[in-house]
Amino acid sequence: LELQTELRQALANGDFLLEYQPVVDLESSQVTAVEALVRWRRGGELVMPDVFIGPAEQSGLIVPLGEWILREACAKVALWRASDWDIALSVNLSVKQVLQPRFVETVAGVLAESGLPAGVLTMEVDEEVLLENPGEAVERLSELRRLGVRLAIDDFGMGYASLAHLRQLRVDAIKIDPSFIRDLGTDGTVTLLTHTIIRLGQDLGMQVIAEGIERAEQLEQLRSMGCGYGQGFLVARPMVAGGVEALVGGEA
Ligand code: G
Ligand code: G
Ligand code: MN
Ligand code: NA
Repeated sequence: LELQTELRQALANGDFLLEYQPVVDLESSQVTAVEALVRWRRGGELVMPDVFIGPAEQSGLIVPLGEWILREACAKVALWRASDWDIALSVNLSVKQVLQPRFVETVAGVLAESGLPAGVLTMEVDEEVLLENPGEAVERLSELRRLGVRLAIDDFGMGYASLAHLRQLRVDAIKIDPSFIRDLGTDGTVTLLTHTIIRLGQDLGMQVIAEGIERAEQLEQLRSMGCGYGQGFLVARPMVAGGVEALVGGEA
């Protein structure tokens, strides 16, 4: 079967699932949010998004798939919040979704349906979103932000004009690309750049989240640089909803 056809059937059959990767406050080590990450249950194997997000974008399936992801994640987090756990949600967006005419309406609808306050939801866009059709994308994302949804720039520092993008679009958070974290402490330039990004974010009043933390030294260094939040295999891997519930047990 052709991949595109298979993906369409997978959505119809309910063969996608979400994992959630915890985001922690580096000072208190508390889980403050989860990032939803989509997977495809294909026969006995779990297919990762780098295999199917591109094709789903090309065929346009990302629009209904993205809507399913948002609805599923909002419903889950609303349930967690109803059990008195103060947890926020982050969801990734593709440029195709952002440029869709009914995009903002759809997000508003899903929020209303789930009862999730807009401020609990962060939508992550990478810098590619701001390159494809900058005027239109910035307009849509600003409209989303006026709803109260928070915006984050994903993979920050890897784009070709990271700083220019901060001028075009007001965002609430930046997520430092894992490639910076990987070389923290071993590469002086990268260490300095990371420290500078953290300060830049703080000076602009944004949340700064380091991604891809895998080693204790990286975590310590980020803490000492005053980075507010972190995500990575050292802290917690992406896991199914039940895994998150088990992890936070006491909190939830
Ligand atoms: O989960 P993993 O680290 O394998 O994700 C790989 C890539 O797929 C990341 O760039 C991530 O942003 C992207 N991705 C994961 N889930 C989603 C999703 O729900 N929507 C979109 N558009 N991208 C996603
Ligand atoms: O592009 P984005 O930041 O949305 O991608 C998130 C992806 O990063 C997910 O697929 C997740 O599995 C992966 N990821 C999360 N933490 C780590 C980590 O510590 N190391 C590596 N190599 N990948 C990670
Ligand atoms: Mn992300
Ligand atoms: Na991303």
